Amino acid sequence: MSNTVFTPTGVIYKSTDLPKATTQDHKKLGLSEEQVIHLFKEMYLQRRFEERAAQQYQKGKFGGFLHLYIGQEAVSSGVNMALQPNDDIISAYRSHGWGLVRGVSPRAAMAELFGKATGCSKGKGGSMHFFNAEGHFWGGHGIVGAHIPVGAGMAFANKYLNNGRIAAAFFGDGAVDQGALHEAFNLAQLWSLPTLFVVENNGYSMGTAVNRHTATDIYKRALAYDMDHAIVNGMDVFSVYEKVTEIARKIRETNKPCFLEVRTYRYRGHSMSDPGNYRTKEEMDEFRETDPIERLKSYMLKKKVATEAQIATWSEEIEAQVLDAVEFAEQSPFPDPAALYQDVYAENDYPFHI
Ligand SMILES: Cc1ncc(C[n+]2csc(CCOP(=O)(O)OP(=O)(O)O)c2C)c(N)n1
Ligand SMILES: [Mg+2]
Repeated sequence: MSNTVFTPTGVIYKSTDLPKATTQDHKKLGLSEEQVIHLFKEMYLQRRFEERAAQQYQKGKFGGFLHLYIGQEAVSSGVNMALQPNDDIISAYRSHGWGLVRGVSPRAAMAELFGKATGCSKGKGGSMHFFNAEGHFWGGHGIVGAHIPVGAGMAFANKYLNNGRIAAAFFGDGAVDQGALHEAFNLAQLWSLPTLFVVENNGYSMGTAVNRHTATDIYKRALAYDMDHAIVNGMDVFSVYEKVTEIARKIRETNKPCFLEVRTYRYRGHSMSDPGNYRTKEEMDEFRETDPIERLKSYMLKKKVATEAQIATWSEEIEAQVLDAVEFAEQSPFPDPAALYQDVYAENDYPFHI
């Protein structure tokens, strides 16, 4: 039997599949120069953090899974700037970028990868389970689709408490056929839960191209539930910011959920053990031209928001911060064995508490 269908013979996911970028003017979006610079620094931190993390992984400094977000940084940064700091965010396992934009320090993030007690989840979560309750970031979840109803549940709580917050659940294109997503969509629409559901469509679910498992555009899944929906270019931080600002306002006004498809691209493998045989070099090269960080950098230079020299200085500062995080992670202690039994149950007087 021929296996042609599973062999990439050309570009499967094309940069022309990305929706057109929208307003390319930070002033029209109401963003200050400081905010643009903040976006750049934040995206660059995510990138350098993960490049160093990959290097440490390859050196054998830590094990387990490591899923890199490289290429998708405009999503976390654009969304985070558009939402209120106390809006709730929950994500799948590609969670480093989300943790970093929601207040996990590079030190606590790197230490978590190293499994150290100083990590953001006390070294017991690792790469897939970044978490920061103070920053309203509720993880970091490994089971595809399983956290989507938890996001809807947080929206339920916010509505019940009438606190004006919305909950945003992020997941991959591989999650859109999971029953949990459809249960959550149905109840969120039925009960008018202020939820922002976001699929970060990076073209692949492990090695399976979206075009091989989904007959229609993903955002159209919302039609089955009469849910508001939209699509946006996830390689352009301004487009993400603009769209999410507009949607968040509407969700807050109406309490109705919305399903947003963000088209993006991951430059690295699914995880560190992925040889990436399912896509061509030609395709990768095509998407390199859409790099969200390079794009923002060019914009900043063109609009004179920053000079080459300033960008170089910030980049060096961020590099130093990441190297400091590696050093911190290496020097930190592993959790005490007794910590295994801590943080298992929320209630101190739970019957099984040890
Ligand atoms: C219920 C379940 N089935 C299978 C897996 C194995 N698995 C881990 S990641 C993944 C692919 C998910 O891809 P996608 O949702 O597109 O997210 P991405 O990795 O692209 O961010 C699969 C099938 C899992 N973790 N959970
Ligand atoms: Mg995917």
